[in-house]
Amino acid sequence: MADTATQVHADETEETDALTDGFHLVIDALKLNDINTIYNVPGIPITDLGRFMQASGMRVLSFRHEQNAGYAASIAGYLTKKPGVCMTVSAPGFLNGLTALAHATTNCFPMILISGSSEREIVDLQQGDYEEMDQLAVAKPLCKAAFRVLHAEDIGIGIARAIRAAVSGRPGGVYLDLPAKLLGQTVDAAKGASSLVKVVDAAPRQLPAPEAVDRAISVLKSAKRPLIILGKGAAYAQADDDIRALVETSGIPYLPMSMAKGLLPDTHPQSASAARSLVLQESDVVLMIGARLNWLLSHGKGKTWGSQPKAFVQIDIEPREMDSNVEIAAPLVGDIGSCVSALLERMKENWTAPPAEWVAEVGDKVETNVARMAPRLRNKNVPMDFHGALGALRTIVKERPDAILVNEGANTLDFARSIIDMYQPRKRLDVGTWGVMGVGMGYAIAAAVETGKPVLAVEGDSAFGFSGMEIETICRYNLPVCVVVFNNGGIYRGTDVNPSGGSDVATTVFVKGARYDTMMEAFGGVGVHVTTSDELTQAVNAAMDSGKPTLVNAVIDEGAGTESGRIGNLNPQSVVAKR
Ligand code: ADP
Ligand code: TZD
Ligand code: MG
Repeated sequence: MADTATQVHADETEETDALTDGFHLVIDALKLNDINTIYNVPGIPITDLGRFMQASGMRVLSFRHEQNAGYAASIAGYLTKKPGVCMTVSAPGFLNGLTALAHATTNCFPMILISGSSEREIVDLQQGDYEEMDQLAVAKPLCKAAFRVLHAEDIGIGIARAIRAAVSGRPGGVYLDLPAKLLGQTVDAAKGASSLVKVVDAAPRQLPAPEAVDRAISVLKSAKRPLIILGKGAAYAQADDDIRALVETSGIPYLPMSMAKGLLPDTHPQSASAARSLVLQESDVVLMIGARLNWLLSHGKGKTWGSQPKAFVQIDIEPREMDSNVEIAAPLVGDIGSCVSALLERMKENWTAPPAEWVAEVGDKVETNVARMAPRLRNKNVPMDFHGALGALRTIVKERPDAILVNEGANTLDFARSIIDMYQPRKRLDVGTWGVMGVGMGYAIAAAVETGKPVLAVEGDSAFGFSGMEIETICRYNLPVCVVVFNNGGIYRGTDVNPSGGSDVATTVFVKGARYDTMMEAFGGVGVHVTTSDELTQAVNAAMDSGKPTLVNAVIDEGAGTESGRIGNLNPQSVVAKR
C-alpha cells in the first residue's frame, strides 16, 4: 500500500514538473526582458501572481491605491527607459490605474499596465461577472497600444509586443489584459519555455536623414538670435554628454523645460531660464530638442513669442509632431541621441558662434533677474512665504545635487520650478504635460526604488492629499523620502471666504492648522512641524542625512499664493458674475 502511494505521488510530481502555467510564464517573460520591479495593488485575480513574482526574486511593491502604483510605474519608465509595470485587479482596480496609463502616454513615458480581468464569456454577454468590464475596449483610446492574451502559449509574444510598443518610437503607455483563466492555464514546460520572447533592440536608433541634417544646420547658421529649448524628451533620451556638447559647441543660449532642468546645471552660463520672456520673444531661430510646442510653450505663437518671425528646427522621434502648432522650417525626425550627434558632427566641421550682442543681451538679463530674486530668497518672514521656504530648499538641493526632487502643487510648483536650481539630469520630476495633481508619492517611491537616491518631495497641501496615504507605503519599505508639505491651508491660498456667508468654508479652503506631520508619525516615520526657514533647513537636512521616511509640515502664509500659481490666465472668466 505504502509503495503504491509513493509511486502515485512520484508520478504526479513528474507530471507537474513537466508543466508550467500562465502565472509562471508571465513571470518568466518579464524576467527574461529584465523587468524585475512591479508596482501593484493585490486582489482577485492577481494576488498569487504577485506572490509568485516575489518568490521568484522580483521586487513587488504594494500600494494603497492603483493610481499611485501607476504613477510610480510611469516615472520608473521615464527614469530607466524600460517600461515601468503597474499591476491591478479587474474593473475598479483597472480604472484606478488607467489615469496613470493615460498620463504616461501623454507624457511619452514607457509604461505597461497589466490588469487581471474576469471571464470573457460572461463579460462579453454582459451577464454580470465579478468586476465585469470590457477593459481592453476601455483602455484602447487612452494608451499607445492595448493587447489581450487568451492562451498561455501567447504570453511570451504578448509581453514582447507590450514592451516594444511602450519603448519604441515615441514612448507611451501600453495596456495588457490578462484574464483570470489564462493565469491558471497549464502548458508543457518545455513548450512554454520556448514560447518566451527576448525583445532584441526594443527601441531601435532612428537616424535622421542626411538632407534633414543639412537643412537644420543651414537654418541654424542663418540665425542672428538663436535659442535652444530642451524638453523632457531630451532628458529621457539619456544622451546627456552629447546634448551638453551640442549646447556648448553651439554657444547658443538654452531654455530647459521643467523636467529638462539639470540636463545642464541650471547655473550654466548659457542657461536663459531667468530671461525666459526675453528669449522667447526676441529669438529668430529656435532649436527644439524633445519638447512639444503645446500649451506649456503657448503653442509657439502669440504674445509670449513676440512679433519677431521665428524659424523652428525641431528634433523629435514622432514625425507627426512636426507642424502640430506652427510651421517647422527644419524637421529633424529621429532619436535624440542620433540627431544631436549628427548636428554636433557638422558643427565640429565648421561653426560660428552666435552674435556676441545677443549672447550678452541674454546674459545681462539673466544677471539682473537673478540679482533681483536673491534677497527675496533669503527672507526670514514668519509665517514663511514661498520665496523664504524655497530659498532654504534651494540651498539644500545645491548641497545635495544627486537627490531627486519631486514637485507638485500650484504656487508650490511654479515657485519651486523657478527657484530651485537643478544640477544633474532627470533629478526633477513634476506634474508634466497635464499639470496633474497626485503624482507626488508614487513618483517619490519609484524614484527611491529605481535610483537608490534620496528623494525630496515638495508638495502643496492640496497636491499631497491626492496620494497622501502612500506615506504608509514609504514607511513600510523604509524609503529615503522626505516629504515637505507647503501648508498654506488650501488650494492656491487659505484665505478665501464662502461668498454666500453660509457655514461651509470656501471651496478652496482646508482645515486650519492641519498637522500633516502627525500622519507620518502614525506609521512610524518622522514628523516635524516647522514655521521658520531655519527650522525647515534643519528638518530637511536631518531627514536627508538619516534617510528615514520624514514628513515636514511647513507652515506657509495663507495669503501668499496667487490663483492657479502662474497659469491663472487659463481660467475662464464669467462676464455675468462681474456685472
Ligand atoms: P516638455 O513637456 O518638457 O516640453 P514634451 O513631453 O512636450 O516635453 O515633449 C517630449 C517630446 O520628446 C515628445 O514629442 C516625444 O516624442 C519626444 N521624445 C521622447 N523620447 C525621444 C527620443 N528618444 N528621441 C526623440 N524624441 C523623443
Ligand atoms: N485635479 C487634478 C488631478 N489635477 C489638477 N491639476 C487639479 C485637480 C486642479 N488643481 C491644480 O491645477 S493645482 C491644485 C489643484 C486642485 C492644487 C493647488 O493647491 P496646492 O498648492 O495646495 O497643492 P498651492 O501652493 O496652495 O498653490
Ligand atoms: Mg496649498
